[in-house]
Amino acid sequence: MGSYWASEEKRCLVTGLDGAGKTTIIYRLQENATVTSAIPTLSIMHEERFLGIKWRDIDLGGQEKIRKYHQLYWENSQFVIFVVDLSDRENLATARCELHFLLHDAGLNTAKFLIVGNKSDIEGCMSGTELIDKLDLHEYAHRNWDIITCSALRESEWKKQILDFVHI
Ligand SMILES: Nc1nc2c(ncn2[C@@H]2O[C@H](COP(=O)(O)OP(=O)(O)OP(=O)(O)O)[C@@H](O)[C@H]2O)c(=O)[nH]1
Ligand SMILES: [Mg+2]
Repeated sequence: MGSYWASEEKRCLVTGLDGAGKTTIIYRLQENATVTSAIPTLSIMHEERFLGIKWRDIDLGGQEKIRKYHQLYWENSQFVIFVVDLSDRENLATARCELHFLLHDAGLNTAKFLIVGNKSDIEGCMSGTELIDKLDLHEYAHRNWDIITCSALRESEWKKQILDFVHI
């Protein structure tokens, strides 16, 4: 089966568990606007095109069957932004499992990964170091990954960091 993506476009998969902040990040990158609250994304996949990139937003929820369908949407993405809620320790093991699945996916074996630890404004949340540790990112020293922490609700350097990541 051929790739869902048009071949010449840059493709960035924005993924993570539900509620991590994927839509907020995409909206705020796109509009440079203050989004007060993103409503939960109801479709499997949501897509925006801006800055010469297709940004594809897919929820991952730990269900293997559904993952198989999702693979079609993400294969051959050059960039993967994996958003994690830094305040959600309860679901971190699921996030880790999904991230590892993506890192092992053949269709993404040349993709650059950016792990975005979001919601850093929430008191008691994890630090970037703790996130690296809990996601076992050290196991992937051979892969092209980087990590930032941010609060997508606040203005700071995170937008520039993401745009630098996709070379805009
Ligand atoms: N405190 C805090 N809340 C945030 C932050 N980023 C997003 N949120 C809130 O978290 C909730 C979920 O954000 P979304 O952007 O809808 O997350 P999502 O990953 O797209 O969620 P689904 O579409 O449901 O999978 C919303 O109420 C956001 O306003 C952040 O940095 N800090
Ligand atoms: Mg969403």
